[in-house]
Amino acid sequence: MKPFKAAIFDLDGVIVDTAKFHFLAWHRLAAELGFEFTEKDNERQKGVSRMESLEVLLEVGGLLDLSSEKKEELATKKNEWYKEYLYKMTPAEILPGAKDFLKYLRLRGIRIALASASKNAPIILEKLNITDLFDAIVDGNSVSKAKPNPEVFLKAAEQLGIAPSDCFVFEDAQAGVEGAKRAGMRVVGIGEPTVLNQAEIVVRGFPDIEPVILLSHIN
Ligand code: B16
Ligand code: MG
Repeated sequence: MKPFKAAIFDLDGVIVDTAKFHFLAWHRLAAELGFEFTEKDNERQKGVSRMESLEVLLEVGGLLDLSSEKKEELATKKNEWYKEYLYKMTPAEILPGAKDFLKYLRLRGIRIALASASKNAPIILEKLNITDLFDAIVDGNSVSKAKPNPEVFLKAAEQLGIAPSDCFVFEDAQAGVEGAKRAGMRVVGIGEPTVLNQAEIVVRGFPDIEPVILLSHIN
């Protein structure tokens, strides 16, 4: 396989498990609206934007004809609850092996970017104390088209000044893997091989990434 020059990381589910906080906040919103929202329903929210996540929730609750003002109000309310969890986060919540792997790549001259759908990405990186490990940050504040659209990955590569074909993406969501492939990048899937079957390599987490395998893809 061709060597790579840049590594582009998703945030939620790859560097930190914020999905559990998203779920708690969405679950609370559903309860307030009078219906049950399960972890299975929550799977469909992973990797997609806040407003698309709200659409998933409203579909489950059969509430499809709300005004856009009401939808904004509900998404904002959920986000306020979600941020209460984020403010309590500490660097201990970085997923096992993620920080060491970022440092490992940096030491070898690999450029590093974040490509996340989250508008809260800057707060999360700050709470984890890892902002400085990224050469570029592209998040929900700077893209208009959500994954599986390739926009977030292409912007990340552009900001790094590296061609898409020289990038490796680390993703946990099917929509993210699809977006990265559409961007012309190679993908390491983090999670279930059956779900992430479009990825070149799938591992359970960073401790399972054999540096030698990846190193053979680096210049
Ligand atoms: P926010 P990622 C995504 O993060 C989450 O996986 C997804 O569940 C969430 O709806 C989205 O961020 C937007 O998050 O409400 O904070 O803007 O996986 O792309 O890092
Ligand atoms: Mg993710």
